[in-house]
Amino acid sequence: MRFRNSFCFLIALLWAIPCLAQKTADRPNVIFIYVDDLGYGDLSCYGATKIKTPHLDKLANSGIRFTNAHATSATCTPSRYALMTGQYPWRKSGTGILPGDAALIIPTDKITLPALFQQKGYRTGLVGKWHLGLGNAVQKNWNQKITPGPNEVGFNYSFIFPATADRVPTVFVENNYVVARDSTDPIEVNYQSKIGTEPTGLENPELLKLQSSPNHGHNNTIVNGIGRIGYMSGGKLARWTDEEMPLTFLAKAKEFIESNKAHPFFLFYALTEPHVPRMPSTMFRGKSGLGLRGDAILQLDWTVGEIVSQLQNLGIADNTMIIFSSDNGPVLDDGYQDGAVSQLNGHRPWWELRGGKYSTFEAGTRVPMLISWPGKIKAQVSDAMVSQIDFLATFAQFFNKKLPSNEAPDSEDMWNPLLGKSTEGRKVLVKQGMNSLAIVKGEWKYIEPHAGPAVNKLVNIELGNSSLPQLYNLKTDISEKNNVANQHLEVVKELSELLQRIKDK
Ligand code: NG6
Ligand code: CA
Repeated sequence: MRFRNSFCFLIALLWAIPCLAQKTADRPNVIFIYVDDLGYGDLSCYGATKIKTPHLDKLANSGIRFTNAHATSATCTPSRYALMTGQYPWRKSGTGILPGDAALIIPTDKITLPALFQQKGYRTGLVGKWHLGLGNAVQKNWNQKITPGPNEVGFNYSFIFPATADRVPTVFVENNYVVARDSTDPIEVNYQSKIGTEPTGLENPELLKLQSSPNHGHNNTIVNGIGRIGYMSGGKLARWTDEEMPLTFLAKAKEFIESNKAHPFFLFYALTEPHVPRMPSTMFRGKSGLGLRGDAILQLDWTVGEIVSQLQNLGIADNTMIIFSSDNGPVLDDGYQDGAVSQLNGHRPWWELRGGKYSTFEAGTRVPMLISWPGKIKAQVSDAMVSQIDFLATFAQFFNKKLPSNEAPDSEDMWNPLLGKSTEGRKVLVKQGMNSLAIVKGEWKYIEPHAGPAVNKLVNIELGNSSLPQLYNLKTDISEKNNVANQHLEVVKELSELLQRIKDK
């Protein structure tokens, strides 16, 4: 009898093990670590020599390091919009850089990346920067439930700040409510005119611990010694301390992982580094020798290491895919005098690429991207052209889920290249600078003519605007030095027509 019982148990076990393994391979945890304004050349695994990023290098060495991966856009809001919806952001007005009081721009009745995971039974979490708006209107009561927001577009859990670290309100919002709100000190926000009696960077620059750069306008309400964009009053208890904010996000991300370790989860972890104001915590200050921007990069690298260690300690590392990328390219002086320019020390955040954040040139949208999934992905470097807009269709395909025909129209299934099973990426990709669009097909990149300024003088970045058509051969001229439009009129014609057809779609 006892023999029969243990025999049955053994049979059950032999049956269960492959089933379990199958189940976890079908539904790996996915952690999407999305950083802010990190350039193609900012990591040592991408060739940086003036800064060391050991944790990300380790991730790169155990997974895929992409050399031709792109954010859809050269700024934050549109890149995030595309990642969430699978739609090119320039198809929809109002998807440019949002103020901190903007209304939600993600539709609540359409498929999104987190909603896809949710429909597959995942627990979905968002920790970090949001910058896609909150509520139905600009006018909103920050002291009550703020909805719709991330929780209405597919996240079971969210712990965010609304816009950027340099924009008010400088508060955390957890599951639709400002954390530590206080009814006796209500929060008000205004982007048009000053509210309340608190000092501003413009009137009281002597109160600043981080000086704003002239003419950038980061000189409205001072919070934690830093002049912000926009005015706020109230909510004194709720305001974050910049030096602690990334550590708070890390703690929240870890809590989410810990509480979902026994269940498939999708975590979108959107770090603020190295976006301005760069205020790394004390343990990283002065460590890079490249000013606060470099220190913030060390901090983000360390943060990734903390997450990887946690996964290992929980025993779920093998069943967790980590995707790492940035929302747009690099910028040095983006509003504060933080040493990014004066202590650059030969570091090249843009590597050999032309332009930077805001630019239609390559440094605007070509960003670092790493994907690791222990045991499932072979370590390699991939030159396949892929875009962050593709994750929605890619995971839909992986889950065998048909997307509604009019949704995620620009997202393509890139499972094979993203998993390193093929080097064939996208055939065509449209990229968005501040003003103009570019289209890449094969080795050719065409930038549509635009009358906007050639250089954003505030940040000292070439925007890629020209009143003439531009054509570059990315295979022979990755730095986009030679405009060969006049020598290849037929390619210009083909690509400009193709761009127009995609726009008209
Ligand atoms: C710009 C800000 C810049 C930064 C950016 C948003 C000025 C002059 N500059 O408008 O400091 O906040 O918006 O960055 O206001 S992003 O990465 O979120 O797109
Ligand atoms: Ca950004």
